[in-house]
Amino acid sequence: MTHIEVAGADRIRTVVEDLERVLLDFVRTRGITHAQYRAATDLIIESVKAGEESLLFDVFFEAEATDVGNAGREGSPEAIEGPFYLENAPQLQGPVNVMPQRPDERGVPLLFRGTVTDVDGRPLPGIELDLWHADADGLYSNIHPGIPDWNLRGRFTTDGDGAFQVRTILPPPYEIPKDGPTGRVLRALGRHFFRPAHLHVKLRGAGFEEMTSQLYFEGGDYLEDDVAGAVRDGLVIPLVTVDDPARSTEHGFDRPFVDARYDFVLERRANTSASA
Ligand code: MBD
Ligand code: FE
Repeated sequence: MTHIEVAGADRIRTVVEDLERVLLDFVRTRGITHAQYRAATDLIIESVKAGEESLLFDVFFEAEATDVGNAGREGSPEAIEGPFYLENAPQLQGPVNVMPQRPDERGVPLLFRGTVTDVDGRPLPGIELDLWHADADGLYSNIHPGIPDWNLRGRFTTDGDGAFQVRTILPPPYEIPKDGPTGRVLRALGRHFFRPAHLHVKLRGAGFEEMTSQLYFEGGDYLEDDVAGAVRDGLVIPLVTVDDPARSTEHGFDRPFVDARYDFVLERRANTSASA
């Protein structure tokens, strides 16, 4: 989306002038020297050169922006997208969707399933879920080397009852890249580099607002101490371990698996806004 599409010229002018005022005031009251100013802009330039500009900003600021949008939302809360989303992931063939994965993909098998409804509880068929997450080493395909393209990235749609299910593996807590500029900042602040285990998902369907969610798992590490500060009530879901060969077979797994459910609620697109 372009800047004008998300804000409009008047809004851009208002917020940019306000930001300018806030930052000028900050420079003055904090006594930022010329050298310190140059060091800060160099850091941003380095983050761009390292391909970390989204990482740097998302870790520090994205969750705050989702909170602003979530205040007063009737649908499921949104969550941070983070730096590793890619458009045009492979389309999976239901009804039991299987995420693209290596034949020997490591990790605990995960069945992720649920429903998508509107705010009145009506099931929504044909909603696309665009799911992406890390592998058992905490690495994302198409970003980190040595992983087949599109591994653990896939799109699938809700069935006639507004339900979905997908087979994948449970991602572990994830250590963000720490050897670049973002890592240098976090180290200087004395922070660690971990995010709790999570699934990223976007939902889209004609007539509904596209939304970006992220789901975490009860009892996991770093839920209270996410480097990106992005965990919110309502996004942490239970994991039920299923150690029953018959049920593994029923769901196409060759070993015990974990079962995770989440029901999404989508908001209708306001029909006053331009359709996209
Ligand atoms: C991620 O996977 C992520 O979700 C965020 C916010 C930052 C870095 C990597
Ligand atoms: Fe992530």
